[in-house]
Amino acid sequence: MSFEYISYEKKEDGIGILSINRPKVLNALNWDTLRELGKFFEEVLPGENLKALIVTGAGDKAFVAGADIAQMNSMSAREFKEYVDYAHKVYQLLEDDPCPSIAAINGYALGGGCELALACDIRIASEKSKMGFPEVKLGIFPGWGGTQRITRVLGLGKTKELVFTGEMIDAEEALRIGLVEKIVPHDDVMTEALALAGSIAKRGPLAVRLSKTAINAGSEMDLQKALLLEKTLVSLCFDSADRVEGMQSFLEKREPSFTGE
Ligand code: DAK
Repeated sequence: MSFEYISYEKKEDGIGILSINRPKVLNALNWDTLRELGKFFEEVLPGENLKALIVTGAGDKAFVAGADIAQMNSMSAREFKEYVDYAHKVYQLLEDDPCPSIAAINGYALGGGCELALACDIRIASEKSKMGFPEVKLGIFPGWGGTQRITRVLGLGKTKELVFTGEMIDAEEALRIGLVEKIVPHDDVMTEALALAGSIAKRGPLAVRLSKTAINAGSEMDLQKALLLEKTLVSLCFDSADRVEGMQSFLEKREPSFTGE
């Protein structure tokens, strides 16, 4: 499948790199880019059997500077609703896919771009990154999950401060408040993301995928239901070739060779 506004590479070690590719407009998400992302998450990613997916932005300046303002400005209310509905579906596909995802934030991650990073499992940011929700400056508010996913990460007060003011924060502040997990030198973002992905890729793939489901789905349930889900999924994991190999390799003092089965 060929794409114009995104690029995708699968490396030999089972790590995929997905890049939003409109650097002239700081990788702003227009309809065509969103549609390509939707096709990727729906039709490509599930068949790739990746051990980890890195999501990043093309160029040296931005991860994604948000929704495409020029295109939004010319939309009717009906078109805007379709655009928003579709973006919700795309971000949900990414969040729900069992493959672990890492946002390699290489510059501006604003509005819909920050929301895209939040739909990933783990966020690594370049020291030059700027993040935030400038939507209120445009007379709208974050509507691709930003008022919801971010609240679960930052809590109500910090979310409201960011959303109500529309001010950007730098990477240090993003790390301090828990919006990103790690800051790295600007030129090292991809190297660090690959190292993190590589460390995940060495582990039992089934265990990693099922733990993502347990964490994500469990966080939306009350504790007793979440614990039941955890018990069920970890029992499923126990009944796998990966579990046999993992425990056997420990006892034989060698590196495991997992198959994901
Ligand atoms: N859309 C379109 N073009 C953009 C863009 C964007 N979001 N961001 C940057 N660009 C374009 C600029 O227009 C410029 O194009 P040319 O003038 O060269 O043709 C080029 O990228 C380079 O940008 P600048 O010249 O502005 O670069 P600077 O370094 O001076 O500034 C900046 C970088 C990131 C601070 C600045 O570009 C900026 O403020 N960009 C806009 C960021 C922004 O406001 N993002 C949020 C977009 S709104 C909802 C559903 C969805 C959403 C909201 C609600 N509901 C359900 C209610 C989603 C909303 C958003 O994401």
